[in-house]
Amino acid sequence: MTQKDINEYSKNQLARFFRQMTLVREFELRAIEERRGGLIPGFIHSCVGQEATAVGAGEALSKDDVITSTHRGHGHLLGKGGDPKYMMAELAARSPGYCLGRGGSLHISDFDIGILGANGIVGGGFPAAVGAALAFQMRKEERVSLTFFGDGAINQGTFHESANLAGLWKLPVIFFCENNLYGEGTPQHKQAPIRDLAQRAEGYGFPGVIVDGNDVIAVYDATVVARERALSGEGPTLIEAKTYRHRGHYEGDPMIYRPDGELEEWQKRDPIPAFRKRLIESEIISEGELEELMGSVQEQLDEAVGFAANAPIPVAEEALQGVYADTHDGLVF
Ligand SMILES: Cc1ncc(C[n+]2csc(CCOP(=O)(O)OP(=O)(O)O)c2C)c(N)n1
Ligand SMILES: [Mg+2]
Repeated sequence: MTQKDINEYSKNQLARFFRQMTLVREFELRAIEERRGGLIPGFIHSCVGQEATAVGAGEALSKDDVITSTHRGHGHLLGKGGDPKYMMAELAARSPGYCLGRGGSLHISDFDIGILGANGIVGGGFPAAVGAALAFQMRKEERVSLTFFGDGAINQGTFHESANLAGLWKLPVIFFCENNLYGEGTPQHKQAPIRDLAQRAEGYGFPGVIVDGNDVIAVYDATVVARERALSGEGPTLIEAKTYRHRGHYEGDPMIYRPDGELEEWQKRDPIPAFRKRLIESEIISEGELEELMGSVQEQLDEAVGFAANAPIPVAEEALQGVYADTHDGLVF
């Protein structure tokens, strides 16, 4: 895909790309810090290094569109408009969190803004996203669903079954693969016989496109095209975004499986400084304006952490809340 000139995007949009990527990065760093400090129990799978995929895709969607996310989902959720306050409270297992403090990082959902859920089951999001797309098609609604997943998840049976039906029925779904070269400690080349996972789309009758997953504009453009295709009734697209996670699979991962120098090479292509440089060189946004945006992110996160730290922990009386739907149609999104 040829890149458009950066001047074709509004200043507002470019500032949003930058602020949202900064929010994702800083949210992750703050969560890691608060886990070390004891506020957050449990695992954290951070997406540091992968901010351009979450934000580029999220910005291309409308509020009515839906996503399914993964165990590495904080960026996806923030990119779709998730509130860091309720996310941080959920991570801290506090009552006002997205899942009443009982789900934690891997289970956050917010149907009001189209977040059908993060997912601890690798490959678990595909059928839900395809089901949502089928609902949109049947109801003739102008909405798409987008399912985020990794290079490991694309080898699950659920991908193949879901892609097959979505291709057959031309459902308005976007399969968004974040190929970060690893599934836990296993390099991608030891999990699958092909390097370009976008090739898989051909077998299901829809296009597969490769995009630089560290370039927020490239990701945004590819997702806009896929969304338009989905809305026009032409069916799914598989987007393979090539990217890299800077930190371990989980916090505490000793990362002994990485070849020397690999991380350093990818850090040179860190999506946030690269984008910042582009913005400044093109004289669209000044350093001062970017500093201001970064300051506002820190304020937002201070507020989120304060909110989580001061929030009550769940009590036994709340244990059955949210377990059963009130009515059979209580689960409409
Ligand atoms: C069905 C299932 N199998 C295995 C696991 C354990 N597991 C958690 S994350 C992960 C790797 C996923 O790799 P990938 O899809 O590339 O996502 P990434 O972690 O790189 O973002 C595995 C195997 C799981 N949670 N669910
Ligand atoms: Mg991976």
